[in-house]
Amino acid sequence: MNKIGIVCYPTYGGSGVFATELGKALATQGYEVHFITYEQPMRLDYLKENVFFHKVDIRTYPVFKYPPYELALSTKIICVMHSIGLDVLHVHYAIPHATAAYMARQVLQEQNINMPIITTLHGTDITLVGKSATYKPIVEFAINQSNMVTAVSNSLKQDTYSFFDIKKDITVIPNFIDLQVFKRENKDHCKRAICPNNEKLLIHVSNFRQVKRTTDVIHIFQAVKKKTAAKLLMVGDGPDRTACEELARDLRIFEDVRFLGKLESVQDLLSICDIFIMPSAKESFGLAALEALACGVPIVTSNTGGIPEVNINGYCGFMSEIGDIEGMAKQILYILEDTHLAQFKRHALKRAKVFDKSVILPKYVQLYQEVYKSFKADSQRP
Ligand code: GMT
Repeated sequence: MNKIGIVCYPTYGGSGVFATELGKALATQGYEVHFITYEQPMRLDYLKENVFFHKVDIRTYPVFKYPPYELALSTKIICVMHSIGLDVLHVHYAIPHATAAYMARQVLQEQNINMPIITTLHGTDITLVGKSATYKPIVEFAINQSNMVTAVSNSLKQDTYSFFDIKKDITVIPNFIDLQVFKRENKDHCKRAICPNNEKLLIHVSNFRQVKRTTDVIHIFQAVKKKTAAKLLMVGDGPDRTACEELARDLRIFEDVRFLGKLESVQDLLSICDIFIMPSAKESFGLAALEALACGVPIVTSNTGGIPEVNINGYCGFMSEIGDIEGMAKQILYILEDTHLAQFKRHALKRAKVFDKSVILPKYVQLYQEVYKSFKADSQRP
């Protein structure tokens, strides 16, 4: 078992970021990793040894109002199987990747070519879009047809069983973090540039979708600022960014909030921050919060989905009910007190170590070996 195909979204968003980090980590262990998607994934250095990128060719045609991406993806998977011969295909985010993989596997079966599929469920592919009437029967079918299914938290596993009729076991493998990359570095000169008067520095990182409740971040910051000198970094871009900018202006705190847009790496910024804020309405794990913990930044989050599997109340951060702006502001002020901050920062790093790459990656490798062996055994049965 050496050749692994990874299908993911190449854009910003937890599932694509995680799939890319997984592929890179596997490549450093000597596995040949083939990314199949429509664009070079963010954070992927294509000159890395053992890493290959196969671009899905999306054809437009006057008849198509919506070019059929799934078919182009299935076709690319089939081509990669013909030319490379993958041992397993690992698809990240069920829609439409699990369906496209199923279609490719059916075509390949007709040609006596075997391709086991592992589907990793990441979040909104189950909790939001996946369970909507538009996609539900297909998502359910594709999950049941996968040879193995994983979810990034116990909460997501339970949601999958409650929203769909699932006949398969779901293995929980949490997100991981590379503590060699995500670590707190001394960047005091940057901190001084942003906080010249020694203000506390808060940060939020997301793709500014509604589910992230980004305007809550602005309200929370306003409440914090009433009690202590602070600045806020808003990192990322997406549908709610303009609303956040307008809100910051309306609340007259715009000069203390920096909107930095999409950034390729956030570890340098996290290194100078005091608190990470994640007030999401839904969050199956919270990879961005784990990245903050790894850089020694305590997290103040909502208490939803898989977040309680990452955040420990009163240890490396705090949790509040969704939308509890005053509650989150109070928790931030508590952590920021001189007598508390250093300890929360230490605990943040300790908590991140539980999810270190060296702990979690072997679980995926074991899964690949299991699925490869059992699929081989099945396909050799007369
Ligand atoms: O919501 C996002 O930011 C993107 C989303 C996705 O599915 O691409 O991220 C999900 O996957 C991440 C990696 O497994 C998880 O850490 C995030 O919690 C999850 N996001 C949500 O559940 C909203």
